[in-house]
Amino acid sequence: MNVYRYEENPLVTPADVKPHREDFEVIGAFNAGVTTFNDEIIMLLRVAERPISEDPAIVKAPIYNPKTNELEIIEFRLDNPAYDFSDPRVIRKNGDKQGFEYLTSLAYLRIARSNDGGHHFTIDEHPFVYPSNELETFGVEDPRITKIDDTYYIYFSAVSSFGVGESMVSTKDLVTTEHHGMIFAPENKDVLIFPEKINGKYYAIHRPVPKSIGEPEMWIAESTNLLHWGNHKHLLGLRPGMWDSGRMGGGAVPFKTEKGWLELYHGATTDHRYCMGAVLLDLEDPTKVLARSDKPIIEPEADYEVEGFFGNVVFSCGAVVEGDVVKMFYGVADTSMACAEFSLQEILDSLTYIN
Ligand code: MAN
Repeated sequence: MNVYRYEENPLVTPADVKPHREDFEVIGAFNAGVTTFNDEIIMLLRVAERPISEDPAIVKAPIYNPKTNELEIIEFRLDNPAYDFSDPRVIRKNGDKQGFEYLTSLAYLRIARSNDGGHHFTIDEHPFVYPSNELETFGVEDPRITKIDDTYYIYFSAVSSFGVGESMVSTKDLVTTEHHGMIFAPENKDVLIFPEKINGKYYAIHRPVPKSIGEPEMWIAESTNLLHWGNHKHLLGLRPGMWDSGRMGGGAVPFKTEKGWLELYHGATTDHRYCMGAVLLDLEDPTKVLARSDKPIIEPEADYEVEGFFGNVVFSCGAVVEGDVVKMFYGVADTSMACAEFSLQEILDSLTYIN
C-alpha cells in the first residue's frame, strides 16, 4: 500500500491551539471529524485541556457542572493508594482494569479550516461544541460529521459518570447548533451515519461495549429519522492474532464506491496499538460485509504517530475523497492531527473478499 503522509504533518498540534481559559493548557488536538464547507476542508478537533498543575505530585480532573455551567476541579495526589494513574488518559480505582472514575482532561470540539486542500489549518478562537448537560460532564470526544442535503449532523462521544454514549447536534452554518440528545446509550462510541438513505432507510454503524458476554465490535442499525435507531445487527468482529484483535470501531464516514460502501475503521491489539483498515459493505444492503483488510492500510510508524500523550495510535474520524484520492485525516498518539493520502483503487484491490 502506498501511503503518502503530508510533509506538513502533524497538521495541528496542541501548541497551535489557544486554551479556552488562562489557567488551562491544551494537551491534545486530535481525532477530528471532517467535512467540507464553502470550498474549505473543516476539521472539528477534539481539543483536550487540563488545569495547569504547579505541583507535579498533583493531578487535577476538570468536571463540567450542568447546574452552574462552570467547571469544577478535583485534585488527586499521585501517591494516593486508592487510585491507579498509570494510564495518562484516565484515573482508575486501584484494581479496576477496564473502567475509570475520572478523565485527566476535558474535551470539547473546535473548528479548524483549510483553504489549501488540507495542508494548513486556521483554528477558530472559541469552542464550537462544549459540554452542556449532565451526560457531558467529562467532555465530548471523537466527532464525526455526516452531511445530508444542507445539514451537517455532528455526533460524538458524550462522557460522564453515567457512561460513554453518542450524542448528536446539527447545523447548517457551522455557527449555531440544534441539540438532538443522546442517540446511542452507554456504552457506545464510534457511530458513523451513512450520508444517504439506502432503500428508504438511514443506516449507522456503532460500537457497543458489552459487559457480560460479547466484545467491543461493530454493529449496524437503521432509522427513518436519524434519531431513533433499531433493527440492530452485528456487523464485524475482532480477529485473534491480527491487527484488529483487541477492539475496533468505525472511523471515517462511509463513502460510496463502485464496489460498495467503503468504511475506514480502526482496530487495536490488546496492548492498545491502533491501526486503520477498511471494510467493504454491500451498496444495497450495508449490513452485508463483502471484503476486509487483512493488513492495516496504515499503522503507527512516523515519530508523531509512535510518540505522544498516548503513543502508537492512528485514529481517523473522517476523510475527503476526490476521484481516486482518499485524504484520510487522523489523530496521532492522542495528541495531534495528520493527513495521509491513499489511492482508492489500491485500497479496494488490497481487500480480501469473504465468500
Ligand atoms: C478511553 C479513551 C480515552 C477517552 C475515554 C472516554 O479511555 O478513548 O481517550 O477519553 O475512553 O471516552
